[in-house]
Amino acid sequence: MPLSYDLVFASSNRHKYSEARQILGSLGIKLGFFRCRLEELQSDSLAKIAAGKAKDAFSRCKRPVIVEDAGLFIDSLGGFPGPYSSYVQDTIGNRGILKLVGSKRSARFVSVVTYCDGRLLKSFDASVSGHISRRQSGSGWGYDPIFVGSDSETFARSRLKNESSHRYRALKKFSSWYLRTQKSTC
Ligand code: ITT
Repeated sequence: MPLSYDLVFASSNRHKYSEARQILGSLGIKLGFFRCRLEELQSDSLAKIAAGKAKDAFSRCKRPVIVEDAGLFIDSLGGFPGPYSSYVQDTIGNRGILKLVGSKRSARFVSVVTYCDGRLLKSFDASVSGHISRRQSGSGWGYDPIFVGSDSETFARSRLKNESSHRYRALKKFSSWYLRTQKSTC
């Protein structure tokens, strides 16, 4: 039976997959889901972590795959939680972050998307600037209720998240490269 998707997104996080599927779908790429807990290197570089995850994902699913490593970098906290965003969300959560942030509230979300097909390993990174709200607003996942983007709404309330986020920007770069490569090999 022919596959109904072009490549897979490997992750334990269904929210990331569902956004990536919507974003890439709008750009003409069908994305399957390979749900798994990937090996994460201890590193302060999202790019190194994403490369490690991509190799691990390919060795398990044996087909062209993309993974993403993302993080929230808060300026007044020296970039914390950054590469530890997942752990910090699971431990102190948004309430803990709101207690830590001082008067300077600027922050940025960063995404690194890495593609691996066993031969090629290629990364695409992007970020979006914003700030941390004073209280939680909306019922999105992860840091969405406390991150305010360019439309002055938290990502949890914004209708523009999937057209402006760090994930959208990194996937857009990936899709331009991927579609070009597919064309030249057909
Ligand atoms: P995988 O490694 O299995 O893909 P993960 O959730 O651990 O899943 P990351 O290592 O990329 O993924 O974790 C980044 C964390 O940052 C994520 O768990 C969220 O808490 C947070 N995060 C990243 N992008 C986000 C977004 O668009 N909205 C809200 N929170 C986000």
